[in-house]
Amino acid sequence: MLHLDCLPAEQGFLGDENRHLSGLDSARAVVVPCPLEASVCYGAGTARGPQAILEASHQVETWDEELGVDLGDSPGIATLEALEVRGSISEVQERLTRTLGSLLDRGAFPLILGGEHSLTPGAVRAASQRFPGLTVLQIDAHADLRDGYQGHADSHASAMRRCLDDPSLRVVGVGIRSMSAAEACFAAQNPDRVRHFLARGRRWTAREVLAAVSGPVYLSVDLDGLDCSLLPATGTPEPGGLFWEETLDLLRALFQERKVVAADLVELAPIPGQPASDYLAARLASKILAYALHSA
Ligand SMILES: [Mn+2]
Repeated sequence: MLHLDCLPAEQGFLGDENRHLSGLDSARAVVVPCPLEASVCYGAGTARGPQAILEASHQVETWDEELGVDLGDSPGIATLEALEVRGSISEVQERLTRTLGSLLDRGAFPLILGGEHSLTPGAVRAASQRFPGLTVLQIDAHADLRDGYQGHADSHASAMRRCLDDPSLRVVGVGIRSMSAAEACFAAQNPDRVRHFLARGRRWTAREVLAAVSGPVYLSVDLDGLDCSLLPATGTPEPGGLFWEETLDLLRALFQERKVVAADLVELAPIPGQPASDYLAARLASKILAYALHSA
């Protein structure tokens, strides 16, 4: 089994509050920092995203008032040392495939903290190899269906298109409100593999989204899927996005009613002196872990 190094508890997700952590092999959830920043096109800074989320998480209560559970209780949440992100995007994806695969083989729930969205295809490959018939549930402002962007086949604007290179895989996108004509055309031509629940008008419910999701699920949350008034610290802030309560309602239903095997939270680009976005991302990560560990 691949050797993986963990951060000491006080530097990891939830910090000292994660008091019962007794090592990687007993952890049921493992946070994977992945500070990849290689193809961003507008606002930069997502390489600093994982560290900002870890630091903000030290301010998050481990008690989940909604579920009545404490994330600090045994066996705790392990946090790996940041993934090495030197080299090409495809090399980073391969490293992530091996790391995620090793965590899934240990029976843990992995949550990756990005970093840019182009990390997702690498993680999804590990999940798809182990869970056939996988659906990617994508929360995002953007369709990410470009067949390459600005010379990068592995651009963050191509994240879902690269996932779909695996012919067994489906993508369900929620909160989408920005795409090119070619992406709209690709989605329209592949209705069995791509389903979008657009942000505009909100003509859908969590139940309708779940009805479109079959089989095991990989959850990919691009933080720009949330409204930019809630979370301005992202490379491409888009108005008209999801708000906090509706996001949690969807995620809670998803974890209760489907088998979610792994997740990522990507594209935080911290703004110095404005911690609200970093804290929101940390809070969302803690909610994802609470739902993952305590929805049965
Ligand atoms: Mn996006």
